[in-house]
Amino acid sequence: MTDKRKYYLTTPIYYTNGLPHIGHTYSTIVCDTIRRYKRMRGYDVVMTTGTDEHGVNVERSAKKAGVPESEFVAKMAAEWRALWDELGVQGDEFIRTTDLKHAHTVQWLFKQCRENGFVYPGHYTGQYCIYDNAYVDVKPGENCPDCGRSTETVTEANYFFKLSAFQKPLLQWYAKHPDFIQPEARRNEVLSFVEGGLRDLSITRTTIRWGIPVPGEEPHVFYVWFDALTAYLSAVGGPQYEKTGFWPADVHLVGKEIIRFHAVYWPAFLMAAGLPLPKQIWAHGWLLMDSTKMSKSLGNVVRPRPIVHVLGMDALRYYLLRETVFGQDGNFSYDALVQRYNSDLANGLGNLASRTAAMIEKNSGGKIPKPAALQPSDSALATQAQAAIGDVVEQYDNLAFSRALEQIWSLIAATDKYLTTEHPWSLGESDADQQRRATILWTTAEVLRIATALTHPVLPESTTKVWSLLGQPGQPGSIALDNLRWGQLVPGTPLGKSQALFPRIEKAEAIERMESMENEAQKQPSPAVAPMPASTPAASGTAAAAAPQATPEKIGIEDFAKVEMRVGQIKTAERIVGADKLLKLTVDIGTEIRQICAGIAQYYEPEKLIGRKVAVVVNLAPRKLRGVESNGMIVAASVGPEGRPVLAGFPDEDVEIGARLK
Ligand code: ME8
Repeated sequence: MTDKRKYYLTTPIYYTNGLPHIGHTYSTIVCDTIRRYKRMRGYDVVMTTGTDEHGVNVERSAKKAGVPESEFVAKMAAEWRALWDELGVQGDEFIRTTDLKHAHTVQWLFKQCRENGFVYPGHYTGQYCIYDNAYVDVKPGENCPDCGRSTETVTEANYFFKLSAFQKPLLQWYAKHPDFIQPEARRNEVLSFVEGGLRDLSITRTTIRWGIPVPGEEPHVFYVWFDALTAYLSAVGGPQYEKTGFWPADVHLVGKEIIRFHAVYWPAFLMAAGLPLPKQIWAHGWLLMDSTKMSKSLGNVVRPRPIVHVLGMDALRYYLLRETVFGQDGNFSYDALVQRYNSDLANGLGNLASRTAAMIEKNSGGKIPKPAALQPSDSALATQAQAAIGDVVEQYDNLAFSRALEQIWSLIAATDKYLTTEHPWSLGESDADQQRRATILWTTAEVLRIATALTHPVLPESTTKVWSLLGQPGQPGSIALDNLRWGQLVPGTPLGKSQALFPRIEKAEAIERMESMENEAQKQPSPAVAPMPASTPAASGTAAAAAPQATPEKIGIEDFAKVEMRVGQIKTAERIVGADKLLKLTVDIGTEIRQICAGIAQYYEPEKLIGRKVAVVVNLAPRKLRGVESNGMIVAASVGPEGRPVLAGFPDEDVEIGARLK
């Protein structure tokens, strides 16, 4: 074990003032995939993830929740951890910035920087963005140039880090280590930032209580970034990092918005303390929702749990790695997710595995058949599979996950085609036919074995099932990829138990289920809104008045008054791809323009709705329908047995937009 090459990689240390969405999930899954892959290449790997638990944001969130900060963060950290477990993420170290060993490391690092002459006391007044936890270069009253949100004027006594002293050393480092910052675009961005000059950085705060204390300097606490970045080191021994042998890190994997903290501040802190620098910072792109970064502060997030519940964790892992070119931004859509699931997983890998096993079961007594001499078509497939091994390994090395998966899936497609061309099912019972069938089935099973091994880092759960279906020993995670070769499938091996892999699912139903779980999860503790009349199933975004009931429950006028309905005017209307029943509307309600989804697409032409005045429930909690935010509800009658929605309106009067319905 001791002579194994070590590999250390990290996810960002996530803030605990919110719960993970699939943006965080993306970074974590990528790391987990690399971790699994490196293991299969024989490395002794440590992957660190964790939670960033200090700072004013947490102070405020805990106050809002009415609990002490420590209780708040403990609960949140447990949630993050549980989610990573559900996603099959095998983090080796889960570091919390409230861990004692971490506090010691931060204090030690500060001491090193100070003793080496890179820390001095001073005062600072500036505009501070509490969302990004950074001072920003704007005037009072102006918003943060990075995230666009408001800034606060902060004056405080604090300790400064001499970042200015590191301009030259950093530029020299980047020049000497051209791969230090990846991808190229991010490297260029950092280079021009550093070339523009570096200002000293305040690394302690006296305006925040919830932080790691600066020893002997209370009430100073550490600036959250000095604190959080150091977690990478605390996780692998802190001051005793040499004992674990995992520092410096091989790669810090982060989203592109935090590249500067990782590629400028962090190496400067380490240089100041005389510590080794990480080998690489890899900044990936963003997952977008309707072309905007998915982010908890914008509220346009998709949570991973409903997806895992409906399609399984492997489906989410596959989609995230296959659909987005690593390094670039990628749009999330439920539609594309289910499409990928059905076409690539259910009809691709899943179908190949189950039909191969069924044919072997039927024709070869459930044992891997013995091949006769390979014919050109068999050899062509063998060549393609053998080439895939080398290529895919190289693509994983370059973190080109989508290309790796593309190549594996073209091998699967070639095998499907091979089966169609060779049609082993139509061969007879002569010796020659039996031998030919055995060769085709062995070849198919061998491709499947290789594809399974290569896909394992991305699809840990399902490849484990395929592996045991093929009767292979151990777990696919323990395969040494360096020894994987065409031709190792041993004839006579009995097949294992067949287990459900990727049952096909109807797209609309899957999306409906994921979205309704998502909406449930996002429901706030209900601001006692009076129950609306039942809506038709089709009119998800409309409050269609139900037929009178025999014994309607009576409500008081005060209950009715809780429902705020106003006159709105439809400004735009469009269909939603993949949702036959929904229209996406923008509606002027007098004070603002709202986006509302209405289940009227089968009965109303979008163009004919423009300009129409409608009754809108405006104080309904926002929810998502087919991934599209719906902020309000259009009122409609529900007519006939099929519940045809008929929009309530004001044909006879020129009513003012925004007028309240009472
Ligand atoms: O920044 N697309 O924590 P954080 C892709 N605590 N990745 C996304 C994403 C999106 N839409 N949204 C978030 C912090 N991420 C600090 C980090 S590290 C020492 C301190 C991922 O909870 C991406 O990796 O805001 C991004 O950098 C990270 O989550 C930000 O997580």
